[in-house]
Amino acid sequence: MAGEPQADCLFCKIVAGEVPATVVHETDTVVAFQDINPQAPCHVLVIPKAHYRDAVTLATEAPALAADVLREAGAVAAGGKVDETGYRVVFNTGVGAGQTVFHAHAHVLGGRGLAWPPG
Ligand code: IU
Repeated sequence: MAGEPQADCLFCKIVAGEVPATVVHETDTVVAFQDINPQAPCHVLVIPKAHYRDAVTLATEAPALAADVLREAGAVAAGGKVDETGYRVVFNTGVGAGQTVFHAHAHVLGGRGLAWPPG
């Protein structure tokens, strides 16, 4: 069923508290935590607590929850003070784009210069 926890999903396990994560903020619907392999001084992942395989599936099946993720990304950026200089919100989607965890997540990256186009 859409949104149900998946037994083999790492981020569902983080939501359930079964896998440790450094949580920076949490609401009823989303969790923000430090990426374990940070690519910038600020590198926080924002995930919906419910399971959707990627951002577009999330936006299609649960648009209000997708908006919660984006609002939280903005709050994380403001909290990390990277909103003043600019930050990037990235949804890697599909293996070819580097998605390795198939539970929708926004990377919030900032605190250094961010080149365009990305690699
Ligand atoms: P990706 O867009 O699916 O590649 O992002 C997955 C991210 O999850 C990646 O940046 C990892 O460093 C990060 N991560 C994590 O924060 N905690 C973990 O236990 C694992 C991966 I495994």
